[in-house]
Amino acid sequence: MITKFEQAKNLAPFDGQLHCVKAFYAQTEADDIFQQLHIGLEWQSEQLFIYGRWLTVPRLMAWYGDDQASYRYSGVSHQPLPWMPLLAHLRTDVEAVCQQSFNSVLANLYRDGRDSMGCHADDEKELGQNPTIASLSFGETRLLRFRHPETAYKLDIELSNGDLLVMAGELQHHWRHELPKTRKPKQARINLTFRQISEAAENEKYRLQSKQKQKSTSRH
Ligand SMILES: O=C(O)CCC(=O)C(=O)O
Ligand SMILES: [Mn+2]
Repeated sequence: MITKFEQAKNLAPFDGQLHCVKAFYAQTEADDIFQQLHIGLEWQSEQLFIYGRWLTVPRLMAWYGDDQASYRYSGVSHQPLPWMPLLAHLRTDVEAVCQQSFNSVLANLYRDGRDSMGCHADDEKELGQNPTIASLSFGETRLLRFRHPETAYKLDIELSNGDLLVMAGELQHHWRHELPKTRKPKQARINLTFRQISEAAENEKYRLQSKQKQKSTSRH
């Protein structure tokens, strides 16, 4: 069966798959989902320790998933909150088009144009070799920019209320993406990225990190 996301053409010119299904949810349904997520999710402001100082992440975040789908970054283990019915329902929808299961979802709330996400790839070991990541957008339209460092190729994608974007194949090895700040007046936007976290890979990453920490402390 060719799914809805495979019918959408591949927007990545090379090195990976990037499929966008516009209005995966119709506008009235997407508006309703936005409201429920805005009110209902346990939004947190996160602090990150980077280059020797604490920085406040310029957006709010929430992490939901199966019990074992804990996610460790910046030395902090993030234990997922249990699935709430709406998130579980959205998960079923994206699993059907992607034909794979997801055990967690990272929610980001960009309150206005000053909120953003820096350039990165979703290439953490616990996501596996070539992860499929399903991303749903609700609320305000924002630009997601992809960069291909090997060629300096740049690809801008406008993500609007109800859109589904699927990143797959080798994309995370070759491309980075960011949600830049903008001076244009912007209302709030919510993005959900559904991911499959492997517990084994996560444990292995922690083991290596601890080993490295031990090494670096024993040097002093
Ligand atoms: O907000 C977006 O569209 C991107 C989110 C993202 O890249 C992430 O959560 O890793
Ligand atoms: Mn990402």
